[in-house]
Amino acid sequence: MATEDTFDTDRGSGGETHQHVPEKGPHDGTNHLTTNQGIHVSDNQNSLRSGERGPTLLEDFVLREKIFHFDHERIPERIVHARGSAAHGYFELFESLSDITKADLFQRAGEKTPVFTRFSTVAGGAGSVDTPRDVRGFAVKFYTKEGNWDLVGNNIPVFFIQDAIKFPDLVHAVKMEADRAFPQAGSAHDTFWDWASLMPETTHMLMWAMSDRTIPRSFRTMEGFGIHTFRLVDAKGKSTFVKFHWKPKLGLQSTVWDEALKLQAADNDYHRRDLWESIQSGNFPEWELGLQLFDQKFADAQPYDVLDATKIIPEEVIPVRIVGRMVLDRNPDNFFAETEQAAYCPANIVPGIDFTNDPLLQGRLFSYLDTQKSRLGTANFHQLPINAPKCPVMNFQRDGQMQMNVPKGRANYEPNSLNAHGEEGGPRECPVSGFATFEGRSENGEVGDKLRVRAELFADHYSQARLFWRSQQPSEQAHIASSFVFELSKVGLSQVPLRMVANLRNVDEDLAKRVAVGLGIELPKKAPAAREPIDMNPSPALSIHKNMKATLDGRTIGILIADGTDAAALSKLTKAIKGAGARTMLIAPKVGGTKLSDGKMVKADGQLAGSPSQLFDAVAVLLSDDATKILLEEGAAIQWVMDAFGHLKAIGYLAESKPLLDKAGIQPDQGVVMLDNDFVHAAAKRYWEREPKVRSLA
Ligand code: HDE
Repeated sequence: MATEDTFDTDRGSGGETHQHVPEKGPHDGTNHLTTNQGIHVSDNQNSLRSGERGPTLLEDFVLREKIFHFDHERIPERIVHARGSAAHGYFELFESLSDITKADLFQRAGEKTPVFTRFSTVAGGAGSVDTPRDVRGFAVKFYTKEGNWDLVGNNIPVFFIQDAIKFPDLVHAVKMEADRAFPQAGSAHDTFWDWASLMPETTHMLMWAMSDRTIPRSFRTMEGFGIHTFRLVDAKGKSTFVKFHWKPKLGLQSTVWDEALKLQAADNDYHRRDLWESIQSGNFPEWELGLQLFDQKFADAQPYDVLDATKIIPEEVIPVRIVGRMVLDRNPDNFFAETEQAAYCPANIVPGIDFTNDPLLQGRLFSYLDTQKSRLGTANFHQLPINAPKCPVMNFQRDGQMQMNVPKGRANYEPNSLNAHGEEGGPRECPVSGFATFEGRSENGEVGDKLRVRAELFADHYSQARLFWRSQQPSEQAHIASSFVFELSKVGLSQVPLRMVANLRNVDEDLAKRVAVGLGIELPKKAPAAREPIDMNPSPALSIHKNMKATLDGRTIGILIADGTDAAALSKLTKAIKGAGARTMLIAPKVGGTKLSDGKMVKADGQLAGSPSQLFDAVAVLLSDDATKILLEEGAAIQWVMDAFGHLKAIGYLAESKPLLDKAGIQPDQGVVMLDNDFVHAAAKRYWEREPKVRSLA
């Protein structure tokens, strides 16, 4: 509680006695602080009082307006995908696609279309962390000349469910539990696995969710997928099926689970910061847009249904045709106005793109507009700058809360004959340029009696889960089996792990056994499959570890320094790392100043205890003899190198620093190199083969 004395010193009593002297605006009428009514504010420090120490007056409209607005700053967060980060950029077309679609953005090679792209986690709230094991949203709004097209996808090409009617169940099960409101932002709990183990159609997506896809290194190193089969329609009305892919220029990169867990402590905003800083520093994140194109004949010949969102089409069967690129080159000016208020909707499409009868997609077409009305509070949210198309919007829709436009005249209905009387009659429909829904075909069960059923091939829940498992490297299979063990270990309902393992026996017996052994439970009887799985050819394109690029491009190397660090070695290393496209971060026991061997002082980018090595892609230890001796007694320093080793990263070191590595129990391997021995080359990759030495996996 403030005493009379402290109160006296802190308070401002108007005019000259202020402790804090606010910066005053110019007197020429520019840059004045105003109320929302435009009234200039004379004092932004003190409310209006009756007497120096008397009560605050209700009359103070400046205070009341400011507090009123503040009270209403928060809006409901998204029910899923609440935590996200976004950036502006452009899509550039490589070749004209006029032979397959009439969509204007796909007509002219070299043409750029502005985009706003938002990445998100799914389960956690807006204030949760960036690195839980979770699917990531990957939503792109293209502001085309013909209106907005939203490609609202994820970083995994399949989904948990086949029919939108199950979505509320999925989301209720995965989000924090209804009575206790925990755990936040993760699926490792009773209700999720209870539900998932009762829903065999989730199995394929569970394999992806338990893989390293859900612990990405950054947004910049994730793939994106439209998931559903869509249609492209050309000028003659011919339709081609399409699946959309985003391929990151830096290649796929993931973390290891222990690293992801520790990142939650080290930096809640790890991905958000990475996106922001890479754009800020001119390293613009980039993806190529790829299309898998196919026709009805192909679709009919597959052992799965292309309308089933739990299935992929392997790239080895239909190659991904690269048609353009997306570059994100500008951070938002304001997080709330842009990222938070952005409203993506799969129903936003342009002529030349169309839907299919995928029952999951069909349900999504209803959900987004509906939820956005409730989230953004008005049917006019499309007028917000971030959502507004960059082409003219003209219709007879009127009014509603927060109407920003001021339509003129009497024409708010159609047809009308106001034109005939010299008045503005308003816009008219245009059969030529207007959106015309693809007429579709009525064969193959696509139209018929009204039935609550699923098509026959949707019953195969395991073939593609098996395909995914068999497409993974042994190091990735070990991660998947271990993730199942980790997540199911957190489940208190004893029937659930048994039911889950019984399902997994349909995917792969070895996987099921490893999970059962990891959990310490008996291998349960195989669950009956609604449709017996078949063996499909593995798809090597699905492996992250196999396809990771050995590159320093876009990566960050942490360099541990302390007083006495060899100045020449530091300068040589920094130059080499920057030359290879990475950035360096100097980490030291004190941030303010470290005295190098040549007597020069350098500032560090991070303090040792607050900058653990999980923040970096590889690390280097540049300590002098003396500094090494001191840091041998420092837990944070030992942990720093120990974690880098445990997270399978390259470690470069000077001979003088070696005792620190020894104390951390590091056994030299190909990734642990003296700094002279081409550390830059070694730092471009992770050392999966080290993993069995540092942890036991299922
Ligand atoms: Fe969403 N989803 N979703 N979803 N979804 C939302 O819309 C929904 C699905 C995806 O950055 C919500 O504005 C249903 C698949 C992303 O703002 C909501 C179904 C895929 C985002 C909604 C699905 C997605 C959302 C919540 C099953 C990948 C974030 C807030 C039929 C293709 C977009 C909002 C952003 C957001 C409903 C399934 C991706 C409630 C009913 C499949 C990336 O409308």
